[in-house]
Amino acid sequence: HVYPWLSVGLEGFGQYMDIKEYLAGKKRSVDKALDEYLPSAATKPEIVHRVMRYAVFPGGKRIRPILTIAGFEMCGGKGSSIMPVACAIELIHTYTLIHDDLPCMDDDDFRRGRLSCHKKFNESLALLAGDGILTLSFELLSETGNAYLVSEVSKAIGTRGTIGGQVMDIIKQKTDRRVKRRDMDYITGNKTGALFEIALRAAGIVKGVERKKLDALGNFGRCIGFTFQLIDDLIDKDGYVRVYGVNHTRKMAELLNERANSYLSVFGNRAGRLSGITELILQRRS
Ligand code: GRG
Repeated sequence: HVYPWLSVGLEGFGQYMDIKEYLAGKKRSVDKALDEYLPSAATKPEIVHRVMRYAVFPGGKRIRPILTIAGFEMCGGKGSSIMPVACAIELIHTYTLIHDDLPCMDDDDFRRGRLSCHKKFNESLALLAGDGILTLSFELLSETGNAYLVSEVSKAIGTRGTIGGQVMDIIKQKTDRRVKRRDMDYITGNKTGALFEIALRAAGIVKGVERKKLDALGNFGRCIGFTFQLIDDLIDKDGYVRVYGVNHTRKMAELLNERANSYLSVFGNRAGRLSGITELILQRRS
């Protein structure tokens, strides 16, 4: 089972099986490309490349790079030119996980069912491997020759985006006994939403689509990023669920999913695949 998290009892619906196969195929392509882009474990200094590879493989669901590829295809893009960009997005995600697990942040000993990087190796290597992975992502992005793309990704994951969300999260956890809805939305919108938003926008930037479609991609990405986080909280009984309970949180996820789908209308009948993926995100139970 390449995608146990998608085993949601939808077997029998051809459409969903089709999307599951699509996801599994794209996951394989992403994994293969990541293996090519990462320095081999025999490259000096070997240890840091071993740590980087430990963090990237076997990896998780690869949902963000798959969304980038699906977005590119929805815009009429073909071929593998999107792959370095999709992989850069996954690498950025990986770096945030390594750093988030560090003792100075969330202090998590486990990630994806095995030891987190700093536990398996040590803190300085985990920190540097995270830095190395982030740096590699910008090497890949800049090789596209698209300065606008590099600038947009930088903004999305900087202090006005992902890092900003993490900063707010850390501050609020320390100071507030009960985090306010407004702050939770800011944290989710930035910690989780910003990377999903740029994962989709990047696809449109590479394809060179018009402004209207670029905005639609970004809005769609932000909405499903938010949905993804709400579902994550439902699975972990954490975050929004602690404040709003299961039913309200699920309702919010459903509404956001509807809103996400509404942004796909400008893409006409090419939107089927992405809207299928959002449905699976909504149905995820593990
Ligand atoms: C800048 C250090 C730093 C952190 C940024 C993104 C982030 C903040 C921290 C990561 C931890 C976290 C719980 C983020 C919320 C988003 C989320 C649900 C991450 C898990 O993503 P999945 O489920 O992971 O796609 P897999 O294992 O499938 O790759």
